[in-house]
Amino acid sequence: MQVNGKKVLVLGGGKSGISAVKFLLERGAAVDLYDGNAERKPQYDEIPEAGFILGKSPDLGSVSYDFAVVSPGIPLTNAVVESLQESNIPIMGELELASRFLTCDIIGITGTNGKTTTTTLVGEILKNAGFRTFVGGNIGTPLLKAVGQDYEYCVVEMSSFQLETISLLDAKVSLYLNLTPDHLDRHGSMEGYLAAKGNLAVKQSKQHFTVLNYDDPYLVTLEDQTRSHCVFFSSEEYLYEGTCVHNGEIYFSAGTDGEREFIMKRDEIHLPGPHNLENALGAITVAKLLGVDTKVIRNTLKTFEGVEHRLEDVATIKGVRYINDSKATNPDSVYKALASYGTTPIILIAGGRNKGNSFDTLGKLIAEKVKYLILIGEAAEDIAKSAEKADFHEYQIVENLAAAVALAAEHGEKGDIVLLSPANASFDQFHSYEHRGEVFKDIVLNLKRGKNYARITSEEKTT
Ligand code: UMA
Repeated sequence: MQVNGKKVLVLGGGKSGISAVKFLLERGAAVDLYDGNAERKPQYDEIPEAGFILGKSPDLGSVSYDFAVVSPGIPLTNAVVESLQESNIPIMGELELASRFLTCDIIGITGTNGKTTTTTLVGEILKNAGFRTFVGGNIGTPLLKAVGQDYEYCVVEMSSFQLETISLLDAKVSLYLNLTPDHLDRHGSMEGYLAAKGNLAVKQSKQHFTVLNYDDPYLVTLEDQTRSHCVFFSSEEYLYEGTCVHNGEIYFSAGTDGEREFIMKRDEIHLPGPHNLENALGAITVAKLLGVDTKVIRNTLKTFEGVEHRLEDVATIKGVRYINDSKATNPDSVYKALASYGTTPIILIAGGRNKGNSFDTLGKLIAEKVKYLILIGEAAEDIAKSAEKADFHEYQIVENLAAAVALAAEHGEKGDIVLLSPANASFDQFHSYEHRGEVFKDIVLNLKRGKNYARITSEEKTT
């Protein structure tokens, strides 16, 4: 792909957009950065050669762009994107742009939940097997950062937002973990959501692999939509080809001679919960398809501790365990969190900004599994209503996370778990789920040190 001498419009001045601007400028393109927000961010100082169109629409009548790079957070229904499309200016996302320059194999990992954990896990397995491996994408490091480096594999977490704008990206292996309602405010329906995610498999060529969760009714439909070789994993069924669990033992079969290879005992996987078993089965399948030695896979799974903000143990205070699951930004990830701790009593802290989800199923699960519920943020009332519908009344709505932790500490008894698993996005009170998780950890660790931070709000914490 030729970039030198081209005129490019980059949409969105966040991580993805800034990295695209830098990349294009370094390769001799003339770049304008558009952002709907008129405010000039400090990061814009890193790209002084760019033109800036902030808080107003680009004038497509007078500037002729060769192509545009759109950030994942900007929907394709955005007025500027629609104008570009009407003007027949090619649009791509940052993943697509990077893929045009990468010389290593791309492993694309997607699904509603577990992407970050599994992307990190597959990255660890490949690194432990001695491969030069980049780990990035939606996880936080733009894929463009891998271009020009000497990697053998790029393991990339891919969101539905990013997958809407790929066209030639052809992953050597794609992995689909699960599909449950999320981002429906953007995709409109589960069908729209599946279509965006499905794009990764649809674009794969014949010699490549699509790894699908056999137990997910949405994902199995992708088999008919891709030319690639589909391999399944299942935590419920005994499979002829792929990875499955039998009598507590995990087996992989390449399908050619039907012989199953023993991988490891299910209980040896360090990460807790049935959802992490699925993540592990997906990762095993990818690693086996890439020819990784089983011993390396097993040893990595025995020790891999997971990722920050995902069922992360923060501290135990007076016998109460505090767990940070800030990355749980939809109801499904909370179901998974609640299923991870057996019968231990749970004090759940939830709430934030709803992304178009219903909380009725969550309400029922709360009634079954939760000892006390503490709610924060914009979605607090809606979650409370759903809990009430399930005849659960043990809850309180509080102003912020600090007050939530203080109240949780009052209710917590030896042996309980205090779980921050919000079921919502963080943007009503925080910059990101990472920020929310950091604030939670800070409050908990201060509580452990005996400091009372209950009156410090999350907003105050950031200044
Ligand atoms: N903006 C507009 N108009 C809009 C929307 C946004 O101008 O209609 C501007 C904002 O003013 C802002 C910029 O776009 O300046 C933000 O762009 P962005 O939302 O694409 O965010 P980035 O910082 O570029 O981060 C993106 C991903 N964000 C989203 O998909 C929302 C990051 O995923 C990703 O880590 C990063 O690229 C690097 O690849 C985050 C995320 O929340 C973690 N992902 C969602 C999720 O996991 O659920 C999909």
